[in-house]
Amino acid sequence: MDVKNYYETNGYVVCENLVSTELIDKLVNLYKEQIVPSKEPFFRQMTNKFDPNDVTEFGHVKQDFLDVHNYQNFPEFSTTVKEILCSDAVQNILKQVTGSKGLDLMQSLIFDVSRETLAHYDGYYLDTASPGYALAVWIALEDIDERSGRFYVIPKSTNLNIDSEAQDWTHWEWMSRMHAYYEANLKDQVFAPALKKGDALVWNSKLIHGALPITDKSFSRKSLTAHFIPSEYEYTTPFMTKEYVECKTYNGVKIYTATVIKQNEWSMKQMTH
Ligand SMILES: O=C(O)CCC(=O)C(=O)O
Ligand SMILES: [Fe+2]
Repeated sequence: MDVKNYYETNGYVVCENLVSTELIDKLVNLYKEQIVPSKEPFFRQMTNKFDPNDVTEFGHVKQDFLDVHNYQNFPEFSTTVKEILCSDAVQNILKQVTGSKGLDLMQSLIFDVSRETLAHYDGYYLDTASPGYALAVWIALEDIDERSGRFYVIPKSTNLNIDSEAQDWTHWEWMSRMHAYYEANLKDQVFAPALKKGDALVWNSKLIHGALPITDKSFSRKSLTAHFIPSEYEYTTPFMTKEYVECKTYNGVKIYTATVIKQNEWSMKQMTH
C-alpha cells in the first residue's frame, strides 16, 4: 500500500528517519541553551496564557510552547523550527498524503514532557472549511521511552461521528465526553509507536489521538508538532474565536501564527454566548 492509501485508510502514517539528526540536534541544543533557561514568559496552548517556564527537578519544562516558529526574541531557534517544518522532506510527505501542491504551516508546538493529552481530534480546534483535510505532524526530538507517556493514535477513528451535537456542548463538556468515549470504546485500540529521534507521525484532523500517562517523571518526551492546511483550502476554527495572520514564507511555505495578535482574546465560542 502506498503512503497516500495507508493514510486515507488509517488516518495516519509513520515515517521513519524523516528529519536528519543533525537538524534535530541543532534545535534541541538551541532549546536547551536559549529557551529552557529563559526567564521570558512564553505563550502556552494549554492555558491560553503567557507564563515563564516551570522546570521539573529533572530539568524538563512542564508546559507546552506554542508557535515556536515565531519566537521574535529567539530568531535562530525559530529559524531552525522552520528549517525542519518547511524542509522538503516534511513538505513532500504532506504533499504525498494529501495530494496537495502546498501545505500552509498554521501552528507549531514543542513539548518537553508528555502533557498526558486527553483523547481528541484536532478538527475541533482547526480544520479546513470543508472538514477533514487539515493534518499534523509529530516529530520525535529524541528516542521516546515508553515510560515518558507516548503519543498515541486510534487507527481508523476518522469517521466515528461521536460529537455531532458538539455545538451544544461547552469545550469542557466536549473534552469529558471524548474522554469517556475513549475510556469505554477506544482504549484497547491505542497505537503508541516507539518513535526514535527524527521519526515522524502524520495524522488527519479527524483522527482521535492523545498521550499516555507518564509512568516515570525522570523521562522527557521531546517533540515538535505542527498543524497544516492544504493551500487550496480555507481554514476554519469551528469552536474558537481565533484568527491566524500570515507571516513571511519560508522555503516557499506559507506561514501563519495566531499568537501575535488577540492573544488575550482567544476564547471558546460557547463561552461568548
Ligand atoms: O503531543 C501530544 O501529546 C499531543 C499533541 C497534539 O494533540 C497535537 O499537537 O495536536
Ligand atoms: Fe491534537
